[in-house]
Amino acid sequence: MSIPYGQTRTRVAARHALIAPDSHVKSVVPGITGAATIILINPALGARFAQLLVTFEVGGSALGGAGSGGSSVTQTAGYFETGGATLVVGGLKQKVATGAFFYAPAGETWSITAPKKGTRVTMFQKKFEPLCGVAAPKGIIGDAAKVPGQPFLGDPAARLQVLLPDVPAFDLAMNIFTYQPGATLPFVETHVMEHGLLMLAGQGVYRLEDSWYPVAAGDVIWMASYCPQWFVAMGKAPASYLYYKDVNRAAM
Ligand code: UGY
Ligand code: MN
Repeated sequence: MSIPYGQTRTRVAARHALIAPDSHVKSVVPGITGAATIILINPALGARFAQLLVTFEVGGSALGGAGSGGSSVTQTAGYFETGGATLVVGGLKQKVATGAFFYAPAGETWSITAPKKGTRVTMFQKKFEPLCGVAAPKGIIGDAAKVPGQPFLGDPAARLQVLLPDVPAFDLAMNIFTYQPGATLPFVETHVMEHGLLMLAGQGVYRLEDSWYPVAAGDVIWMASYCPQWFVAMGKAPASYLYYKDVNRAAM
Protein backbone atom coordinates (compact mmCIF):
# COMPACT_ATOMS: atom_id res chain seq x y z
CA MET A 1 0.00 0.00 0.00
CA SER A 2 1.52 3.33 -0.96
CA ILE A 3 1.26 6.26 1.45
CA PRO A 4 -0.15 9.50 -0.04
CA TYR A 5 2.43 12.27 -0.42
CA GLY A 6 2.92 14.21 2.85
CA GLN A 7 1.24 11.51 4.98
CA THR A 8 2.57 8.84 7.33
CA ARG A 9 1.11 6.20 9.64
CA THR A 10 3.77 7.14 12.22
CA ARG A 11 2.39 8.64 15.43
CA VAL A 12 4.45 9.88 18.39
CA ALA A 13 2.56 10.47 21.64
CA ALA A 14 3.73 11.13 25.19
CA ARG A 15 3.53 7.51 26.35
CA HIS A 16 3.61 5.53 23.11
CA ALA A 17 4.80 5.70 19.52
CA LEU A 18 4.06 3.84 16.30
CA ILE A 19 6.98 4.10 13.88
CA ALA A 20 5.97 2.98 10.40
CA PRO A 21 8.62 2.00 7.80
CA ASP A 22 7.61 4.93 5.56
CA SER A 23 9.21 7.37 8.01
CA HIS A 24 12.58 5.66 8.63
CA VAL A 25 15.74 7.81 8.56
CA LYS A 26 19.27 6.38 8.90
CA SER A 27 21.75 7.24 11.67
CA VAL A 28 25.48 6.69 12.03
CA VAL A 29 26.13 4.44 15.04
CA PRO A 30 29.65 3.77 16.40
CA GLY A 31 30.70 0.17 15.70
CA ILE A 32 28.29 -0.40 12.78
CA THR A 33 29.58 -0.10 9.20
CA GLY A 34 28.31 -1.17 5.81
CA ALA A 35 24.72 -1.09 6.98
CA ALA A 36 21.65 1.14 7.16
CA THR A 37 20.88 1.67 10.86
CA ILE A 38 17.60 3.13 12.07
CA ILE A 39 17.41 4.16 15.73
CA LEU A 40 13.71 3.46 16.17
CA ILE A 41 13.49 4.01 19.93
CA ASN A 42 15.93 5.55 22.41
CA PRO A 43 15.87 7.87 25.46
CA ALA A 44 15.21 10.87 23.19
CA LEU A 45 11.68 9.44 22.81
CA GLY A 46 11.30 8.98 26.58
CA ALA A 47 12.38 5.32 26.68
CA ARG A 48 14.93 3.74 29.03
CA PHE A 49 16.35 1.52 26.27
CA ALA A 50 17.19 1.65 22.57
CA GLN A 51 15.80 -0.35 19.64
CA LEU A 52 17.84 -0.39 16.44
CA LEU A 53 17.09 -1.90 13.04
CA VAL A 54 20.27 -2.74 11.14
CA THR A 55 20.07 -3.77 7.46
CA PHE A 56 23.46 -5.01 6.29
CA GLU A 57 25.19 -4.76 2.95
CA VAL A 58 27.68 -7.43 1.91
CA GLY A 59 30.91 -6.67 3.82
CA GLY A 60 29.10 -4.80 6.59
CA SER A 61 29.65 -5.46 10.27
CA ALA A 62 28.50 -4.55 13.77
CA LEU A 63 30.77 -4.63 16.81
CA GLY A 64 30.04 -4.22 20.50
CA GLY A 65 32.19 -4.19 23.63
CA ALA A 66 35.95 -3.64 23.53
CA GLY A 67 37.11 -1.67 20.48
CA SER A 68 33.59 -0.77 19.31
CA GLY A 69 33.48 2.79 20.66
CA GLY A 70 30.28 1.87 22.50
CA SER A 71 29.39 1.98 26.19
CA SER A 72 30.85 -0.57 28.64
CA VAL A 73 27.63 -0.71 30.70
CA THR A 74 25.27 -1.44 27.80
CA GLN A 75 23.98 -4.94 27.13
CA THR A 76 22.61 -5.97 23.73
CA ALA A 77 19.93 -8.49 22.76
CA GLY A 78 19.55 -9.09 19.02
CA TYR A 79 17.27 -11.00 16.63
CA PHE A 80 17.91 -11.92 12.99
CA GLU A 81 14.67 -11.12 11.18
CA THR A 82 16.10 -12.16 7.79
CA GLY A 83 19.42 -13.23 6.27
CA GLY A 84 22.40 -14.60 8.13
CA ALA A 85 25.96 -13.85 9.23
CA THR A 86 28.83 -14.93 11.44
CA LEU A 87 27.98 -14.11 15.03
CA VAL A 88 30.48 -13.91 17.88
CA VAL A 89 29.51 -13.26 21.53
CA GLY A 90 32.53 -13.49 23.84
CA GLY A 91 33.87 -17.05 23.39
CA LEU A 92 30.83 -18.22 21.34
CA LYS A 93 30.98 -18.23 17.52
CA GLN A 94 28.32 -19.47 15.10
CA LYS A 95 27.11 -19.06 11.53
CA VAL A 96 23.52 -18.01 12.04
CA ALA A 97 20.41 -17.54 9.89
CA THR A 98 16.88 -16.11 10.11
CA GLY A 99 15.45 -16.64 13.58
CA ALA A 100 18.81 -16.58 15.37
CA PHE A 101 19.07 -14.46 18.49
CA PHE A 102 21.82 -13.43 20.87
CA TYR A 103 22.47 -11.78 24.19
CA ALA A 104 25.73 -9.92 24.89
CA PRO A 105 26.26 -8.88 28.52
CA ALA A 106 27.51 -5.38 29.33
CA GLY A 107 31.20 -5.05 28.44
CA GLU A 108 31.30 -8.33 26.45
CA THR A 109 32.83 -8.17 22.99
CA TRP A 110 30.45 -9.24 20.25
CA SER A 111 30.33 -8.99 16.47
CA ILE A 112 28.21 -9.64 13.39
CA THR A 113 30.37 -10.12 10.30
CA ALA A 114 30.09 -11.60 6.80
CA PRO A 115 26.36 -10.81 6.54
CA LYS A 116 24.29 -11.96 3.59
CA LYS A 117 23.01 -9.01 1.57
CA GLY A 118 19.89 -7.53 3.16
CA THR A 119 20.35 -9.26 6.54
CA ARG A 120 18.09 -7.47 9.01
CA VAL A 121 18.84 -7.52 12.72
CA THR A 122 16.82 -5.84 15.45
CA MET A 123 18.84 -4.96 18.54
CA PHE A 124 17.62 -3.91 21.96
CA GLN A 125 20.17 -2.13 24.16
CA LYS A 126 19.82 -1.31 27.84
CA LYS A 127 22.13 -0.20 30.62
CA PHE A 128 22.64 -3.25 32.87
CA GLU A 129 21.42 -2.97 36.47
CA PRO A 130 23.39 -5.47 38.62
CA LEU A 131 21.59 -7.32 41.40
CA CYS A 132 23.30 -7.71 44.82
CA GLY A 133 24.73 -11.21 45.20
CA VAL A 134 23.64 -12.39 41.74
CA ALA A 135 26.21 -13.02 39.00
CA ALA A 136 25.66 -11.11 35.74
CA PRO A 137 24.24 -13.19 32.86
CA LYS A 138 26.57 -14.82 30.35
CA GLY A 139 26.47 -14.48 26.55
CA ILE A 140 23.96 -16.52 24.54
CA ILE A 141 23.48 -17.50 20.88
CA GLY A 142 20.19 -19.26 20.15
CA ASP A 143 17.59 -20.16 17.52
CA ALA A 144 13.97 -19.07 18.01
CA ALA A 145 12.77 -22.14 16.07
CA LYS A 146 14.02 -24.28 18.97
CA VAL A 147 12.13 -22.30 21.63
CA PRO A 148 8.64 -23.76 22.17
CA GLY A 149 5.70 -21.34 22.22
CA GLN A 150 3.64 -21.58 25.41
CA PRO A 151 -0.10 -20.74 25.50
CA PHE A 152 -0.42 -17.22 26.94
CA LEU A 153 -2.54 -17.29 30.11
CA GLY A 154 -4.01 -20.59 28.92
CA ASP A 155 -4.89 -19.53 25.34
CA PRO A 156 -3.36 -21.89 22.74
CA ALA A 157 -4.23 -19.36 19.98
CA ALA A 158 -1.81 -16.81 21.53
CA ARG A 159 1.64 -18.32 22.04
CA LEU A 160 4.66 -16.80 23.73
CA GLN A 161 8.28 -17.76 23.08
CA VAL A 162 10.58 -16.51 25.83
CA LEU A 163 13.98 -16.31 24.15
CA LEU A 164 16.21 -15.41 27.12
CA PRO A 165 16.38 -17.27 30.45
CA ASP A 166 13.60 -16.18 32.80
CA VAL A 167 15.87 -15.74 35.85
CA PRO A 168 16.58 -12.75 38.15
CA ALA A 169 20.07 -12.16 36.73
CA PHE A 170 18.46 -10.74 33.56
CA ASP A 171 16.98 -7.24 33.69
CA LEU A 172 15.57 -7.49 30.16
CA ALA A 173 13.46 -10.00 28.25
CA MET A 174 13.12 -10.60 24.50
CA ASN A 175 10.05 -12.58 23.45
CA ILE A 176 8.08 -13.53 20.34
CA PHE A 177 4.29 -13.49 20.53
CA THR A 178 2.32 -15.32 17.81
CA TYR A 179 -1.46 -14.98 17.47
CA GLN A 180 -3.87 -16.94 15.31
CA PRO A 181 -6.28 -14.68 13.37
CA GLY A 182 -8.87 -13.39 15.84
CA ALA A 183 -6.73 -14.09 18.92
CA THR A 184 -6.18 -11.23 21.34
CA LEU A 185 -4.27 -10.16 24.40
CA PRO A 186 -6.81 -11.34 26.97
CA PHE A 187 -7.23 -7.92 28.62
CA VAL A 188 -5.89 -4.37 28.37
CA GLU A 189 -2.51 -4.64 30.11
CA THR A 190 -1.20 -1.68 32.13
CA HIS A 191 2.17 -2.38 33.72
CA VAL A 192 5.44 -0.92 34.91
CA MET A 193 7.50 -2.66 32.21
CA GLU A 194 8.28 -0.78 29.00
CA HIS A 195 8.07 -2.42 25.60
CA GLY A 196 9.83 -2.03 22.27
CA LEU A 197 8.07 -4.09 19.60
CA LEU A 198 8.65 -5.10 15.98
CA MET A 199 5.80 -6.63 13.96
CA LEU A 200 7.37 -9.67 12.28
CA ALA A 201 4.40 -11.00 10.32
CA GLY A 202 0.71 -10.56 9.74
CA GLN A 203 -1.46 -7.70 10.84
CA GLY A 204 -3.89 -6.59 13.49
CA VAL A 205 -4.98 -3.66 15.59
CA TYR A 206 -2.94 -2.37 18.53
CA ARG A 207 -4.58 -0.33 21.25
CA LEU A 208 -2.10 2.10 22.87
CA GLU A 209 -3.58 4.34 25.58
CA ASP A 210 -6.85 5.54 23.99
CA SER A 211 -5.83 5.10 20.34
CA TRP A 212 -6.34 2.07 18.09
CA TYR A 213 -3.83 1.54 15.26
CA PRO A 214 -3.92 -0.89 12.33
CA VAL A 215 -0.43 -2.45 12.31
CA ALA A 216 1.42 -4.80 9.98
CA ALA A 217 4.84 -6.44 9.52
CA GLY A 218 7.62 -3.85 9.72
CA ASP A 219 5.86 -1.55 12.17
CA VAL A 220 7.60 -0.68 15.43
CA ILE A 221 5.88 0.33 18.67
CA TRP A 222 7.18 1.91 21.85
CA MET A 223 5.02 1.52 24.96
CA ALA A 224 6.11 3.53 28.00
CA SER A 225 5.63 2.18 31.52
CA TYR A 226 1.92 2.10 32.33
CA CYS A 227 0.82 2.59 28.69
CA PRO A 228 -2.49 0.67 28.46
CA GLN A 229 -2.04 -1.90 25.68
CA TRP A 230 -4.09 -4.51 23.84
CA PHE A 231 -3.80 -6.38 20.52
CA VAL A 232 -6.10 -8.31 18.22
CA ALA A 233 -4.71 -10.31 15.26
CA MET A 234 -6.72 -9.81 12.07
CA GLY A 235 -6.53 -11.09 8.50
CA LYS A 236 -6.10 -14.64 7.23
CA ALA A 237 -2.61 -15.47 8.52
CA PRO A 238 -1.13 -15.51 12.04
CA ALA A 239 0.38 -12.28 13.34
CA SER A 240 3.61 -12.27 15.29
CA TYR A 241 5.79 -9.71 16.98
CA LEU A 242 9.19 -9.57 18.64
CA TYR A 243 9.26 -7.50 21.79
CA TYR A 244 11.50 -6.24 24.57
CA LYS A 245 10.63 -5.60 28.17
CA ASP A 246 12.55 -4.62 31.28
CA VAL A 247 12.13 -7.22 34.03
CA ASN A 248 13.17 -8.19 37.56
CA ARG A 249 14.19 -4.71 38.78
CA ALA A 250 10.91 -2.92 39.55
CA ALA A 251 11.50 -2.26 43.27
CA MET A 252 13.58 0.69 44.47
O1 UGY B 1 4.84 -9.44 28.24
C1 UGY B 1 3.95 -8.63 28.09
O2 UGY B 1 3.77 -7.69 28.87
C2 UGY B 1 3.04 -8.75 26.86
N1 UGY B 1 1.88 -9.56 27.22
N2 UGY B 1 2.64 -7.46 26.36
C3 UGY B 1 2.26 -7.24 25.07
O3 UGY B 1 2.27 -8.17 24.27
N3 UGY B 1 1.91 -5.98 24.74
MN1 MN C 1 2.77 -5.93 27.99
